[in-house]
Amino acid sequence: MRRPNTLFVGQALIDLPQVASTNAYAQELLSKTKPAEGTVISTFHQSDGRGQIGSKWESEPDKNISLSLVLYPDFLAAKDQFQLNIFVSLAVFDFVKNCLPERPVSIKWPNDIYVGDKKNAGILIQNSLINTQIRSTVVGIGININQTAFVTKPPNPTSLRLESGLNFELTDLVPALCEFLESRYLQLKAGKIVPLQQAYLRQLYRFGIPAKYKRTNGESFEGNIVGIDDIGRLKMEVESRPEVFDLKELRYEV
Ligand code: BT5
Repeated sequence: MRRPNTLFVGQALIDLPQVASTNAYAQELLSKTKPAEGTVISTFHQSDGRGQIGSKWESEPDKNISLSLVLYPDFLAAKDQFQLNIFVSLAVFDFVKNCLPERPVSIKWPNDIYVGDKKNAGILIQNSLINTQIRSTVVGIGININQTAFVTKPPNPTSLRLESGLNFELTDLVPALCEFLESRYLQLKAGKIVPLQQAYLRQLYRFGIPAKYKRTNGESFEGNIVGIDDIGRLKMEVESRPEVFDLKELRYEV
């Protein structure tokens, strides 16, 4: 694999032939040592990938990227942790858009990457806090690259291959992803949160487009996404009234 053209992201690269979950591996590493900031744990064969709150992430061996990045964003207060979701979503968006320049790539709140109405990538960020600061962060990223059939029947998967008809070289893509991640992380670290938030909203799936949603109680409604608040909740206009939604309080209807 080529060395990424970065200062630190991916300069230490733990490339595993197989692992249950790169996020779990990174957590285990953090519990025993202090890996260098920017350490990346990558595998092309993840057998027990995790999503949010107990969900699973499917990945056919040798077809996709699964990696975790270790960071120490001690410049961020715990209350600002959604800023991590913003930089990571943008970096993965940049990466996918670079691979699929002709396709409608977007960020689905809070941090999926969509092509059209389909999910191409998922992100799982796990922060460890001390008091009001962030001690360490594991950023897990799964991107469907050459996989064309999904056996666990996720609702709307897609891959770079399905979108373009092309086969991608995984070993070229990992360093490229590291470069996009570092570039957005350095922007965040330099305090450029306003332009990052603006870029996030510009790429946000269904931003400013009235569409159908469902509440946790099953009630359907039409809403218009108008922004996100400081803690990352989705701001909507529902029948001309403002409302905010937390993760899992809202389902997108197709
Ligand atoms: C995510 O969770 O989308 C986060 C996925 C993060 C995976 C990476 S891979 C490297 C690192 N190590 C790990 O163990 N995890 C991270 P969530 O938003 O909860 O979405 C999970 C849901 O997406 C599942 O319940 C399925 O419905 C769907 N899904 C599962 N696999 C998929 C796939 N390959 N493509 C599209 N959708 C999928």
